[in-house]
Amino acid sequence: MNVQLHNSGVSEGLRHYWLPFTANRYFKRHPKIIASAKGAYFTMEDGRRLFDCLSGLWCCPLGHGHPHIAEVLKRQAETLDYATAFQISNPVTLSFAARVAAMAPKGLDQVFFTNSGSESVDTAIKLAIAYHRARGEGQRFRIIGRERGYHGVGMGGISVGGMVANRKAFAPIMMPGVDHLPDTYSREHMAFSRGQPTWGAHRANDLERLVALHDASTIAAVIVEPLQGSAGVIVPPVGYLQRLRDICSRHGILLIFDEVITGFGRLGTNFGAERVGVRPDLLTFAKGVTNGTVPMGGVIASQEIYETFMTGPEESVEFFHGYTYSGHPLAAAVGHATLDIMEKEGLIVRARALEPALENGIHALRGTTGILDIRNFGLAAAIDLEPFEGRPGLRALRVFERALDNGLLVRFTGDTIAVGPPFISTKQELASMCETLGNVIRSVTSPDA
Ligand code: PXG
Ligand code: PLP
Repeated sequence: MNVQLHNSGVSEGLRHYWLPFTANRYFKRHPKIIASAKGAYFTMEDGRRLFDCLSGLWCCPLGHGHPHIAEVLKRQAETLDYATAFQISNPVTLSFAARVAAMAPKGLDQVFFTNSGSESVDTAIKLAIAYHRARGEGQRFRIIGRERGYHGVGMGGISVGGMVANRKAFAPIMMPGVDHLPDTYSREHMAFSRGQPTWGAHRANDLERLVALHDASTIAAVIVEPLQGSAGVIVPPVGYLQRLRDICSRHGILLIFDEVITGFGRLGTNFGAERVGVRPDLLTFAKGVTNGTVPMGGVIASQEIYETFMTGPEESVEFFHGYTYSGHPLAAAVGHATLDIMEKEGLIVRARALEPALENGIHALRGTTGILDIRNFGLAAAIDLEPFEGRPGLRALRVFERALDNGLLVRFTGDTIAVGPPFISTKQELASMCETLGNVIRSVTSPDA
């Protein structure tokens, strides 16, 4: 059969495609179509080249079109394209679990595969609740999330998440027993912090308040992102995560780190846990694990949690959970290829080494009219813009569109611009990204500009 990429048919598609997390009517009047990608750049249908400022959606740290990934993907598809993961396994999935466990923080040894961050979060929540039940503490059913937290869009994830827009329509059907910590952001106390703010560790004390309110014996787990990515790169204050860890340990509460963005190098270490020096009991990952090429996610559990499940007759299923595509061979193969490249090219070390270039470049924009705050940690940064009066989000939308005209694909939410460039970026590319972004922000001065 003739190999065809189906690159035509856009206008027909616009009539039938319901875009996720998108203003569909606006998009269909102003379509933006990417045709191809190579390295750190996308090419639009009209030929414009865009620097991929957010590594896809935080998920392509190695850039695009790496020949090793393409080759491994093709070979795996020819060798074993799919096999169920229920009651049978295969070498590529097994060896990939071992490789992920080897990269994980010490003590986190058991890898359960899913296909996305949302599935990973729902899996981690179920593991936490089932773990306590297996220990005879079935009354521990509460999960504590955090305001402005993003944990995907599954029913568990939106319940523990703190993104109001993602939750409000579903309020009556949220998971019961969920409460939220306050987020750690305070512009007054930490505007223009470089790296981790020194103010804010005390916000972890709110967990003591929730423990007092609900009683520790009803709380199963706390789930937080080491770095709040979706909310606009909200950086954990120095000592904050350690304090959460201490309070959880004191009360027998599990600590879940949602590392969907921070896993696999974004903070310059294998996992964010390592960068902040705190070991969670469960850790979720997705995105970068396969460089975004094939969907994959997972949960890494402590050996202790795993052992707790391993009771009852040997032939009985210990955890009634799993997805048709859990541990998909194509994803596992591409995961290996991703880690091969990360190791061979030293890309996590490179991400750490690039951090000062991003920090200096982005903070050089301080003082620009319309900028209220600039934050950074690892290879991630955000800029808060002053909203146009009565039109929240419009200034960032205008910056996003003007940036496209100037060769940058950035991410915006509300009036915040976020960047998380690929680890293969050069210092020059980061400097030029920041400079162009500054020019774009200066040029967007009114709602119609
Ligand atoms: N947890 C965290 C911490 C995430 O960042 C998810 C779970 C859900 O993953 P999936 O694969 O189901 O999308 C995420 C996803 C943004 C942005 O604008 C971030 C995400 C998704 C979409 C946009 O920063 N993170
Ligand atoms: N819905 C139906 C009818 C199914 O049969 C299945 C899986 O067998 C699912 C949903 C769940 O799909 P997945 O395993 O891909 O999450």
